[in-house]
Amino acid sequence: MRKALMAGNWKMHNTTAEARQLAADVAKACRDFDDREVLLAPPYTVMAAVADVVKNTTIQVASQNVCWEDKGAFTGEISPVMVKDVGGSAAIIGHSERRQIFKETDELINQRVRGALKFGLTVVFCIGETLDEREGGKTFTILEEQIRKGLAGVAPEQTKDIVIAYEPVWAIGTGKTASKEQAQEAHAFIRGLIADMFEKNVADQMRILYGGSVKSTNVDELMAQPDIDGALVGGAALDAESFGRIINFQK
Ligand code: G2H
Repeated sequence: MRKALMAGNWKMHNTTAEARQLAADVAKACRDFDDREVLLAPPYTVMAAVADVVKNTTIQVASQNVCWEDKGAFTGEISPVMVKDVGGSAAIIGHSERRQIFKETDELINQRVRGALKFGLTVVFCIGETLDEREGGKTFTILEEQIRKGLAGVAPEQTKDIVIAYEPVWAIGTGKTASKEQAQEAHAFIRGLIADMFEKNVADQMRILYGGSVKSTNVDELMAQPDIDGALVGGAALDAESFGRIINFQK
């Protein structure tokens, strides 16, 4: 039985005051869940503030990226130790905006994944195909390449700390959501590949989130799919009312 994970990726939004207010409002929307978890990924500058606001709740805090070293000459980066120091327990890695805008490669992403795991963070590892790749019939080839390269060198016992987020690039922030059938098909493929790379029980336990224009109006049908174990939400996570409805999806 996989516990659902509902994650809000705030991207580059929210000042300290805004972040504190939004985190407090999200906390109010969380009931005493035993079948789902909630995670917030604020910008680095407000991680400590958000962790402080949610410290007496079950809400977890993640960074939106992370370096593989604990410290050193890596201007512009933050380390897994720093994430933990401010109350974070997870890191998003390989988000399509990092891949597309900041040209992060599968190899760099793999370095980040292995470093984050080594220092004890949960990794939300993002993958997804572009519109050209989907229309060119390459979706599964791309997903396989991203997963095999991104998780290269990860030991089977480390997989319990990995969550995969399938985010088709063409559905991110565009208002277009993959249909529940398209999402389920990709998730089933990913789970099959994880079974092939590791073991069936690793695949059975691994949570695979869907991301890309998740809203309160489509979350229920997405969450009803057998291989969709949660959501990574961008735009709709910036509003406490809409994220509250997403967290409280109906089974
Ligand atoms: C995908 C998602 C969150 P949005 O990037 O990671 O954003 O829900 O705005 O498409």
